[in-house]
Amino acid sequence: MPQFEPSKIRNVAVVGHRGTGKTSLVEALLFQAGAVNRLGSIEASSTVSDWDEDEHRRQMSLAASLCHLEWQGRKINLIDTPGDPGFQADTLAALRVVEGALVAVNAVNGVEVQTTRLWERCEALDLCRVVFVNMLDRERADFFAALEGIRSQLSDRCVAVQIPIGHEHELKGIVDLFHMRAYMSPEGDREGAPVDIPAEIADQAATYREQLVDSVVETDEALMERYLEEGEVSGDELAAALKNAVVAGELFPVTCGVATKNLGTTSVLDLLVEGVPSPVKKPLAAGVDGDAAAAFVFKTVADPFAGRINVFRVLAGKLASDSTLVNVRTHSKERVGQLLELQGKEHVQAQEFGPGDIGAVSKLKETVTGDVLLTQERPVELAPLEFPQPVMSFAITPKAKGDEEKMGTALRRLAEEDPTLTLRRDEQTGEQLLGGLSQIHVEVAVERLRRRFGVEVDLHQPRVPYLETIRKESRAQGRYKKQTGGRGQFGDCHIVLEPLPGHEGYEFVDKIVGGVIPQGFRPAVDKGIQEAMLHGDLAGAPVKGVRVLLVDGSYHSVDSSEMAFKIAGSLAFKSAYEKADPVLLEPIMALEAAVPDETVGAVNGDLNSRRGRLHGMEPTGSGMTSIKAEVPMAEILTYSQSLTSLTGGRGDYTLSFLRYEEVPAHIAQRIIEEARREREEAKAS
Ligand SMILES: Nc1nc2c(ncn2[C@@H]2O[C@H](COP(=O)(O)OP(=O)(O)OP(=O)(O)O)[C@@H](O)[C@H]2O)c(=O)[nH]1
Ligand SMILES: [Mg+2]
Repeated sequence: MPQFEPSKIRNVAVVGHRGTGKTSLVEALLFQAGAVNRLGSIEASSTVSDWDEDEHRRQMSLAASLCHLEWQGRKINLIDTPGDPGFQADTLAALRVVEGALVAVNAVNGVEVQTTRLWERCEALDLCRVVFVNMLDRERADFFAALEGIRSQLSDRCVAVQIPIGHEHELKGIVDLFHMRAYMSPEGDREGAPVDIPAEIADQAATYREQLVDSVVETDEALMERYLEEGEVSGDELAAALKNAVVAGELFPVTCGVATKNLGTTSVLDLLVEGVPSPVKKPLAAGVDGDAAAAFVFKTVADPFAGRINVFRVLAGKLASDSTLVNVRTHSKERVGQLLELQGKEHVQAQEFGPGDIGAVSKLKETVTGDVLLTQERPVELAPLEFPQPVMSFAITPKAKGDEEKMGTALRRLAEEDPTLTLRRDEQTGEQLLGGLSQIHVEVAVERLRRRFGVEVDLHQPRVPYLETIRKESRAQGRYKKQTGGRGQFGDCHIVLEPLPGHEGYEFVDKIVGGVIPQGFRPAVDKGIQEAMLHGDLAGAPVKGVRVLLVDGSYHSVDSSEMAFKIAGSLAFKSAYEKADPVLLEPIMALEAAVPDETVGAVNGDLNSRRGRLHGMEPTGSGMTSIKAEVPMAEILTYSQSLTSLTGGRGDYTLSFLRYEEVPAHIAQRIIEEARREREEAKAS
């Protein structure tokens, strides 16, 4: 594609609830604009934007995909985004680099959970929006009901610019409410000349035309005056005033069609060209104007064959092939070899990308999602990308022994591509934990490990990182004495254990007077105690929240050694620990869930059965309630499946660590017995 002036570029993210036809719509838009010459489909795995084999297998988008087309002399960059919340990292990042969003709504289901969430996100980012009510041909499709939902649940500044004639399998065409003409083409867009509006829909067309006129004249004083005087405005005047209102974010046009039949696409393309501001009107970052070039990397594709590809939005200046840039985060130089223009998975070489444009570059050394690249290093003011925290995690182990390193490397590569996929080692349990945003999210990662990197893994429920502590003071002696022939071993100490507040920390206080234990051996006692504390006697969990006073002891001038005092320390700790009323601690998590109002009772009941404590409940509007609770981690490891079934897939949640608390006695008993059994089994084998 030739270079476009920044004023002729439109950057648009296509967003919406899962399965509303976003990918099919992008396909139809590309086709209608002549960017591709056949209309691919999800069913045939032949769309431009869903090109990954996992996307084909699951028939859903798993990553953002960049496409572009030309319409009315403008270049439209389209970013097709996944609707599933498990893959929202890409969706959130895409929204950060565009001026407009094309919001897809299913004509059967109307506004859905994710529609509302994404709408709020667009609101926060102050993006212009065009709404497309899709799937008019489906059984039970009802454009007018969907429109009412859009106006009541998203914004009453949403206004229809097109309405369908007929619906389901009797869909006959579309009415253009600006010019009050009908296009009778149930398939293929606006084929043939416009005709008079059929009588069957004349009343409805008049009603929605009035709504359109009312909304538009409200935003334009001069037009309002003329309308009041003359009682009429022309279609072109109306369209021109609407354009201004959409660019200003005052109105959101709603249009409709059938993506899979390429119906309604002309109207969408026109609205995007007219209603989405060019990058000139809305600079993304401060501090980068002037002649220096700057680019913001919002997506990284880790391709095992082609290497790493970074997708960027030019913030200022021109980015050229064969140049050198500085990565603001690492301060190191990146050599830009070949720039790429993406059309789904197709790459075409590009010489340069001008301000506001979106492009890609391969083979940078260390640039990742969220980085800014500059021709000259200077401070750039740009809000960082923010991603949600993982809500679930699994312990992950390679099927083949010895594959640990390969698995780690592969997972790090996947995490480069998707920052919401997290890998960490639990220090306490020693397990590698893979965290993600949903069950599908983690499953897809596991599939990719196998297919892209040849690593087979198993997922297990992670272990709960229990701790142990003491509840009262105790005192004990540890005495180690061994006499075998020549030189023996001798160490002897008396210690006092005291609970520390908050079940946290460890302190060692040397209270020895008069050298009953020589100075040089006392640290060995401390060491022996700390080693013993790694595995408490209840469930083998680490012991925390203890102050140790070393109060007395004795030694032998020949047989004493550091080793002997270490053992003595550990013996003293074990015997004092038993008498200090030890107790098991478990992590408590803060849960925040958003669930449909009508499921609140069921969700609370379920939380109750998980030993959850409810802390607050608040309706958030649009039929959802936010629930705050504290729940022991052990009870919420598999919450995702339950919440999905309790809320019909409409609820979601986040968890964060809060504090440790004592495990109730009857539950602790079970955990302790189980840990004992495990230790015995481990010993036996
Ligand atoms: N009948 C009918 N089916 C459609 C229409 N648009 C899309 N579909 C079908 O609906 C399903 C989902 O379409 P997609 O284009 O994958 O929807 P999406 O919004 O991209 O889905 P995600 O990326 O998973 O969020 C596919 O089977 C499409 O063929 C339409 O207008 N009419
Ligand atoms: Mg899709």
